[in-house]
Amino acid sequence: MPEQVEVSVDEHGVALLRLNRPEARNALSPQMRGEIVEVLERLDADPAAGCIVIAGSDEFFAAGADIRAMAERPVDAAPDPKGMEFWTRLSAIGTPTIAAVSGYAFGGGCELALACDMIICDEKTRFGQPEITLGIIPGGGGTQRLARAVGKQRAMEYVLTGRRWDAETAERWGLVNKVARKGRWLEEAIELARLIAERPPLAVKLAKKAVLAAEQTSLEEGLRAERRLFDEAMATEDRVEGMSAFLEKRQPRFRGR
Ligand code: CO8
Repeated sequence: MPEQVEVSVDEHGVALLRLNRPEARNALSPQMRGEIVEVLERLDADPAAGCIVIAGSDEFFAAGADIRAMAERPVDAAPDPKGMEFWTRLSAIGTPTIAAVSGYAFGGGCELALACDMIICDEKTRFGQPEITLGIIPGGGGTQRLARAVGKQRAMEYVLTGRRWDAETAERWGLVNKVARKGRWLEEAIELARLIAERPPLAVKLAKKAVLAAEQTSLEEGLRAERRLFDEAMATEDRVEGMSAFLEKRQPRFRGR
């Protein structure tokens, strides 16, 4: 049983993974990182989970990697061969993920949000990559995903200064899908997740893969990947059902086949 995260799946197919280590502001300890990916992989294999929301609490999403654990490492220690494992396993999750962020998301916490497919935050959210103030640099994709999401100049400024940016700035940059009003950050993330969970699950996973290809490939390669994934979607029973339902003017009943 996980100790530092909580998980539930509702009747609409929305899985909610809550980071729960308030005494350390949800700092991503090795144990917590292990629990997060184990739970995500379990949900990814669960047909009852159509979309996953990763959330912290009202006051904080996550304060970053666990500084206490990192501080123990001697300067002459060999690089941790498992350092990338969490992020690689996270990237391999095929079910869409939404980060529901309220309060702060710093360092590894910001990187965790950036690694999700979508981000819903609230007005009091603050993002930041403060690693530079500790004498390190982001190590969970913060330089790469941030630069791709908001542009090199902005990423450079915030990674080099460690300054924080607010929800309004994140929205203006296109870094978040929505800034929820009046404390509705989790509800809005769940509403979005429900809409996705209603869609045919195979097509959803193929669509996620196709959109991610846009970040990782040239346009030409991406278009080829999209075509391959489109053909896969055309070969599903859900496609037959979706099109028949449209023509017969009724609601589709998708089976994930
Ligand atoms: N790691 C370990 N413990 C933490 C962390 C953290 N990142 N953040 C807070 N805590 C602990 C504090 O030590 C404190 O513990 P204690 O009560 O035992 O003294 C407790 O949480 C409460 O913290 P504060 O008293 O500081 O709480 P505040 O509400 O006043 O402030 C802040 C909250 C603003 C979040 C503040 O705690 C802070 O600035 N934290 C550090 C933020 C930071 O620098 N994050 C970057 C960490 S480095 C990183 O993420 C590198 C990523 C590399 C790869 C990713 C791997 C996952």
